[in-house]
Amino acid sequence: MTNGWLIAKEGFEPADIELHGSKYLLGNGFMGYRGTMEEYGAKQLVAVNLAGFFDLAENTDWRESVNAPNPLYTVIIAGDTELNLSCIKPIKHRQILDIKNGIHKRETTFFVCGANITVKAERFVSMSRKNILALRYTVIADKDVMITVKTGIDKNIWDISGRHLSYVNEVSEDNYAELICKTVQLKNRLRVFEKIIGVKNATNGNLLHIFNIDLKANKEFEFTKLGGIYHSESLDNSKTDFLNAVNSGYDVLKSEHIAVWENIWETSDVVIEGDDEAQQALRYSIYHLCSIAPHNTDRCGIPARGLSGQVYKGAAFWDTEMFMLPFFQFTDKNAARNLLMYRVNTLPGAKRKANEFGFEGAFFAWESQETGDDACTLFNVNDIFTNRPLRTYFKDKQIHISADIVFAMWDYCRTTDDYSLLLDGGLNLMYECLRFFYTYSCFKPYKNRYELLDVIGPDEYHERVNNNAFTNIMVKHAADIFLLALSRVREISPQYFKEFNKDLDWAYDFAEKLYVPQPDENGIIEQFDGYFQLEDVTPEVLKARELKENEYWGGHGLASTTRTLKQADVVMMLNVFRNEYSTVIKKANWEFYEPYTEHGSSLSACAYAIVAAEIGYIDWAYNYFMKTAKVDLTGNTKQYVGSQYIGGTHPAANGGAWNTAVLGFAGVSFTDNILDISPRLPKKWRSMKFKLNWKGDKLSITITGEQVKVCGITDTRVTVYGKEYSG
Ligand code: IFM
Repeated sequence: MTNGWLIAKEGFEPADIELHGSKYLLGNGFMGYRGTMEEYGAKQLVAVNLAGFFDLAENTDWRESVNAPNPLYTVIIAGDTELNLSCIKPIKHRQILDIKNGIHKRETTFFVCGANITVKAERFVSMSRKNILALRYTVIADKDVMITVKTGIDKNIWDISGRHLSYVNEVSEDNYAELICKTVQLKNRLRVFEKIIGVKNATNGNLLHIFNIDLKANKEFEFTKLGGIYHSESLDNSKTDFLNAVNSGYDVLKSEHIAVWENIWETSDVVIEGDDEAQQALRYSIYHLCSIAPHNTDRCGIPARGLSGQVYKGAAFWDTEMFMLPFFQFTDKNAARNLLMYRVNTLPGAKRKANEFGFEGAFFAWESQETGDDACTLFNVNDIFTNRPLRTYFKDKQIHISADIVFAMWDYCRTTDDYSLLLDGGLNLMYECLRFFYTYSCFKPYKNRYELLDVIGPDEYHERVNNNAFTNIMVKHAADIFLLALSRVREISPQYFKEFNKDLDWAYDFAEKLYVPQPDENGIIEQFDGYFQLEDVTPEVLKARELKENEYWGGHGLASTTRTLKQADVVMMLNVFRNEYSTVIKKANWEFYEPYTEHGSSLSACAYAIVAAEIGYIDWAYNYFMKTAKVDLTGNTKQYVGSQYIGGTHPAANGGAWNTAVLGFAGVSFTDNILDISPRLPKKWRSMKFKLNWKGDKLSITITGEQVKVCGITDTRVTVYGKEYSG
C-alpha cells in the first residue's frame, strides 16, 4: 500500500468516470484539474475549475465558477479508431494519484489495428507556478503501427449550467496554441496557452496539433506539453510567464512542484502506525485540503466542493471556517490568514446583504463568491414531483454564518498569536457582525433576554425555527469574542482603539442577556423551541415513507414535522464548545440525537466522531471518522438533493477527518494560553505523530498509547492530560 501515498485503481468501469473525476483531482489553489483521461471531453466531465473566477452561465441567472478550456487534451488515433477509454474496452487500465507529489498517472492498453497500444500519461498542476499544468505523454505498441496524435486546447469541457465563455482570439503556430476568451456577463478575460515539446512543427489550426508517427514495435514515442491558464491580475505578464515555464521544461517544473509538496507534507502530515486504511484516508483528506487552499490570494474562499467542479456554484459556505480552518491555522498560517482576509475583503457584500434584509451590520453570504454578495438563490432545491423550484430559506435565515466567521477569526488569533488580523479589518468585521445580530434579535422585556427567532441552524430540514441552540451559543460567543478582541486591540494598538471609538453599551447588554438554551432535567439541550414536541421518528422510518428516491425532506417535506435531522446540530455545538459541557451532558445529547440524525450532509459524521472520542465511545468515533475520511475515496455520499446534482469532493469532511484525528483522537484542545493534549487513540493505532504550529512554536507531537512526547516548545505552554508538560 506504500504508506498510503498512492491512490490506485486497476481496471476500468464506465460507471466510475464521474467519481474518478473527483477522486483523482489535482489542484494548486488556483485551479483544479479533474481526474479524467487526456482524451475525454465534456461528456466525461473534463473540467479545469478556477478558484475565485465567477460569471453567469449563458441565458441563465445562475452565477457559478468558470471552467477553463482544457490545454492538456490529447488523443491517439490508430487506423480509424480514436483510443478513447470511454468508448473502447481496454486490455488493461490503471489510474494512479500520487498524493505525496501531487502527480496523476494513467496507463492504458488498447488492442487496435492488430497491436497492443499502450498510452502512458503523467501530469501535474504546478504548486510552484500557479498558472501552469504539465503533461508527459508516451505511446508504445508491441507491433509496428502508424498512429496519429491529436493534441491541443479543447473547448469541449463540462459546464453544469451552460456556457460561460465566448472566444475572442485563437492562435495556432509552432507547436503553440493560444486562446483568448471572455466571460458572458462581466466580459472578464481568460487566456489559455499550450505548447508541445519534443515533436517537429505539427500545428494544424483550430488550436490543435496533428501529426503521424510510424511507431516501431516496442519503441516508445514520447512528448511533453505545458498548459497555462491566466485571468484577473495574472493576465498582465501571462505570455512571458508561460514562455518562462516552457523554457524551464517539464523536468525542472516537476522537481520544483515536488519540492513544494515536500514542504507541505513536512508541516501537515499525520503519521499513524498500526492502521494502514486510516493512514491512507487521512493523508488523502490532507492532500485535498492542501490542493485547494488559497496559497496565493486573499480574494477567494474554498468552495464547498473544492475545485472539483461548479457544484454549489463554486461558493464558500460555513464549511471553511467551522470545518477546514482548524487544519490551516495549525499547519499553514498563511492559508488560514488568506481565508479570513477573504471574509474581511467581502465585508461590503455582507453589509449589503444585511441592508437588503432590513438589518444593520454584516450578514455574510450563505454562498459566497468574489464580492461577498450572496449567490444562494431563494429556491435551492427542485421538487422532484413537480420539477418546480422549492422556496428554501438558507439565504435568509442561516444567520449563524456571521458568528462562525467571528469565532474562526478569534481561534486563528489565539492559536497563531497573530492579533494583527484584528487591525487589518478583523475587529471591524466582528463589530459589524455583532451589530447585525443585535438588530436581528428580539428583546423580550418580560423575560429580560434577547432571543433569535426565525432562523435555520445546521440542520437544514427544520427551517424558520426559534432559538436554535447552536445559533444562539455561536452568537453569544461572537458577542463575547468581540468584546475580548476589543480589549486585545486596546493593548496592542491604543491608537487603533482610540480611532475605533464606538458606542458599545448595546453590545455589553446583548452579550449579557442573549438567551442560550440549557440542558433540561435529563441533560438534553433542545435543538430549538418546540423540537421535543415533534413526531418521534428516525430517518429509517422516513425513508420507508418516501414516495420517490431523492425526495427532499426539508422545506415542507417529510422531516419537517419530525425529530429527524439532516446533520449534527446540538452535537456540532458540543463539538465546538467542548470545554463548556461536561461529559455527562455530552453523552446524554450524543445518545439522544444520534438515532435521529440522517447524516444527509458530509459535514455531520465528523462532529459525531469528535464528541464520541471525547466521551470515550472510541469505536463509534472510529466508524464516524472512517466515514468522514473516506468520503471522497468511496464516493458514498448523496449525489442529488431533489433534482439538483451535488457531487464532487468534500473538503469540509476532509477538514473533519483531520479534526477528528488531531482534536478528537489526539485530544488537542486549547484555551487562550494553554494547548492541552489528552489522547484517546483507537485500539489499532499504535502511535500517532504530527506537527502543530502553536503561537509560533513548531511543535512535533508523538503519541504512543497514553504517552505523549512534545518537541519544539519555547515559551508557550502545553499540558498533557491537564498537567503542565515539562519534557
Ligand atoms: O454548508 C453545507 C450545509 O451545512 C449542508 N448542505 C451543504 C452545504 C455545503 O457543504
